[in-house]
Amino acid sequence: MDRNTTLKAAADIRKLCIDELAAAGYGHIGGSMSICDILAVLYTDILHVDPKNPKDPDRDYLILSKGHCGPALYAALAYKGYFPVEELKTLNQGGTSLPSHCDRLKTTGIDLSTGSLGQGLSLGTGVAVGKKIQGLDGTVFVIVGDGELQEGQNWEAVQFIAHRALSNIVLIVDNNKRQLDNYTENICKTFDYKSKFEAFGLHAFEADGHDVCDIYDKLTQAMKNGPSVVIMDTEKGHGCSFAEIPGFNHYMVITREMADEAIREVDRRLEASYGQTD
Ligand SMILES: Cc1ncc(C[n+]2csc(CCOP(=O)(O)OP(=O)(O)O)c2C)c(N)n1
Repeated sequence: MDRNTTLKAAADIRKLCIDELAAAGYGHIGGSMSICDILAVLYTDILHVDPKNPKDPDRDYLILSKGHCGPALYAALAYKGYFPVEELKTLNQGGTSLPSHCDRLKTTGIDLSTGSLGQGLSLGTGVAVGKKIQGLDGTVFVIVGDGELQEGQNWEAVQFIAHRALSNIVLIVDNNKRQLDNYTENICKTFDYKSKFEAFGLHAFEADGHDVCDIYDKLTQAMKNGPSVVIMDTEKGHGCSFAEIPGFNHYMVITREMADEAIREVDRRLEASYGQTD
């Protein structure tokens, strides 16, 4: 990977997402921002996908199980060339192909419909098994939220992934430590994710979810050492100045002025990050 190229991709995806949500006037900014750097690495350096052949059966799949953060994924898909960037301005409007939550029947590049939390990993596991049965290439990547991991269905899927030693699926946990209206620890204690996943039989890696090199490194290791999970240490709202607050930032009203200032700040931080070696 080229660090500066991926940093620029992350900044572009973040800016597109902020702009898109500002056009709607509101939306799930917190959890969208926490995955922008992960999406940038996936779409720049990891995923074998072709926007011109989005249904290629041998492609890698990306399932955003925390489907309320569709706006971040749409920004990444537009950045990658699946559809024109201008379409992002139609988010959640009548007749749009970009509903607030991911819908595979409406949006080119969306592999599975999500939004009812807890189901994406089971769906992804089914795809991974299907690929094996049919002798198809490609890895299935599934992004889940830390709040979402309270849904027991996830752990059934993890147990099955370990049982079948599925090496063509990589679970990514967006551990932003917050869920809808409180910190995850206050709602239901998470305990140590790494040892929990290891107890189920997965190889568990930990990464700084806002360091593109670390994300790349751990995803690459996870792909070589499946079945695996990468627990990403992230911050809800990260990189969007008005959303980087300790208070409620799950879903916010976003004015044009707020977005413009936040976008300028993304550019300022990008300039500062070039040349830093972490
Ligand atoms: C089954 C289900 N229950 C409740 C909700 C409502 N809901 C939407 S987002 C959210 C919080 C999810 O928290 P987390 O997975 O940590 O996402 P993030 O904080 O990254 O946005 C909830 C409870 C839902 N979409 N699906």
